[in-house]
Amino acid sequence: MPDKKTIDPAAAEVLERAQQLGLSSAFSRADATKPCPIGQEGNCCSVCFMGPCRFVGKTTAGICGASKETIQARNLARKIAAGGAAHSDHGRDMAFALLLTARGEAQGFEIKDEKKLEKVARLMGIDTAGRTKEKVAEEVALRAIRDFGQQEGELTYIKRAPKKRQEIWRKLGIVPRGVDREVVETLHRTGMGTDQDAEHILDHAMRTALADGWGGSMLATDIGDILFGTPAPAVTSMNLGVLKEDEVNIVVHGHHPTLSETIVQASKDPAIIEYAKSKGAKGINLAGICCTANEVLMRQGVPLAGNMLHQELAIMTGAVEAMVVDVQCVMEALVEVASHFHTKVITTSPKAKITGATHIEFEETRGLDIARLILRTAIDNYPNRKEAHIPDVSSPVVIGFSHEYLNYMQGGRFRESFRPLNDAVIAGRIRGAAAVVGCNNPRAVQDEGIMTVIKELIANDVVVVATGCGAAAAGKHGYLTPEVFQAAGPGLKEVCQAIGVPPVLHMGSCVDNSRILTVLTQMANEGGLGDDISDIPAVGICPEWMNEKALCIAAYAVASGCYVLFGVGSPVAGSPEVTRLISEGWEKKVGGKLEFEVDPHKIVEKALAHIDKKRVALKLAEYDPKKFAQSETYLPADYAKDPKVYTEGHRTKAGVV
Ligand code: NFS
Ligand code: SF4
Repeated sequence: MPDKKTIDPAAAEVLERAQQLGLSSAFSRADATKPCPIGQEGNCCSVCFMGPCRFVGKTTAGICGASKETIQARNLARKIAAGGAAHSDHGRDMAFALLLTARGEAQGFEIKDEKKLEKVARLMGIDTAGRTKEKVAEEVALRAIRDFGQQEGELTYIKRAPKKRQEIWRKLGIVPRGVDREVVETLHRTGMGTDQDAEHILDHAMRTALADGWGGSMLATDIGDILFGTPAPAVTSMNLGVLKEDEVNIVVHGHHPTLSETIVQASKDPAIIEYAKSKGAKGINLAGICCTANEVLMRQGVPLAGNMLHQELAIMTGAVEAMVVDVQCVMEALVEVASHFHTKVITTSPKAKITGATHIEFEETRGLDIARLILRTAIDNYPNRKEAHIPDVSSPVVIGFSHEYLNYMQGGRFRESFRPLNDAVIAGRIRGAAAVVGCNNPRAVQDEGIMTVIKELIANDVVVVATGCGAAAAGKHGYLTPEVFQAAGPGLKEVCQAIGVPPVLHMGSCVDNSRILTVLTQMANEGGLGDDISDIPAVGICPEWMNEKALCIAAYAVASGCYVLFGVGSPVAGSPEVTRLISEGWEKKVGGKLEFEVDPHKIVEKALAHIDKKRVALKLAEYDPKKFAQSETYLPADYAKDPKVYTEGHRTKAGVV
């Protein structure tokens, strides 16, 4: 293995042990399995069996005559559709869970956030007056389910976007009709011999992606909040050090909050805790990996054991009694790794089994019973634990900055608004905003790209919001605490100190990128920063992407007007024309563009140039860090006395600058 695999000391420690034990991991397999140079650049078409056609050397057409541009656009569109399908199928499951809950058929579920339910009902045009929350929830669920299968018209949430944006979509004919319809149409168009014009294929890819961003994902987020509560700041910790030597460690991994929330609930049952004690453990310790982790982290304060590349490493600590998984980003390799330890890998989704894993299927109607069974299975496994090596590495984090909380934070309950944030951007205290999101990829050094980008952006007064495995990286490396304002540029530092928030705000899982769309919309509607998402000095960055879902997020962010930069490499590198179509081409159509840039420093350069260009277009004050606090004079007087106030995200008396 080459020396540097990760910048995370916990991961490095476990990887060293893995090498001693002769265990393979995604890190070592990435070395052993070089990417196919043809497929890596998108130069292979395998949609029919006259091929696969490889565009190498002098080949300029497939057997059917397809051009390189066509096959590249098709490959990209299919990936976007697959990513959108994953998010949206998750959203659909949430809608059915809400329906069961509304009808009193989901064991252990309840409508936790009535305020959010009312808000969503209002957005959907559903009457709430004089009706029980169950009745309203039932109609909201049915309406959401309808959005998936709708054949004509527009998705319900399209009207949440700024007016100008909606008009752009209507003019281009890319307003999604129904979530499933757009995904199916992408598969149809991109099969052998149908849509054979790269630009036309890519237009539909945007439509499909929008059905995720303003449909499947947004519904997943909203329904998650209704069922389990809208996140608000809380303090917890991240990294492998959250596992405990003397407790039953259960790691939830995957993406759905339904199962993990039920497990959290069941783990508090005194009878279950007693049962754990009867097996010699001090208690039950839950931790999470990937986006399931982000979901229960945001809402329940459950610590996060790591991001995507930590899944095998968690098992390699020897301290995990059960890894409970559902869907997406779950490596098949877990079963093999677990075979060297006592860990049980438990699959739970009717959609996902892994050969060799224990399958305990989750059903909402018996949710709590199943959660108890899973917990008991893990507890029974505790006496089998042998040697455990838990790295003593974890970082405190403040998480849970939902759109609703950001609103509240900037004005209190009666003056909720985005005015202070907009004003800070207008004045140049905050240069702009960046969403740093997405995966880990063992083709890059774990967390290095993400952290380089985050550090450089905040030092340049760009406020960062983070989701998914990007947010987990930020937290593991100590960048989700208010104290990190020290690393921010002078203007951003002032704002963070005044409001008592970190310069990097954790906004949730990957479906919660829809929260970022909502924030951007509100910034546009608030005034002073143009009247569309594409006017705002903001960028989206995914430094270590790997999943098709990330490409779908990129495409809906671009179609919503954002400049999006991806690291690691481009899946369409083999076609300069498709590369141009999704950057300049899309920019002309929708104001946003997608670019791939391997070097994280260059990503930051491009991001800052874009932010400054947008500032000029808005005729805002030129960004000048010298104008803002160079000293500690803005540190609130009581900071040293009680930093905890700040770590809990409370606003200060100083108000908002
Ligand atoms: Ni997002 Fe979440 Fe992580 Fe990438 Fe996978 S967990 S949905 S896809 S790897 S950020
Ligand atoms: Fe080859 Fe055309 Fe078939 Fe693709 S669709 S594999 S380019 S023949």
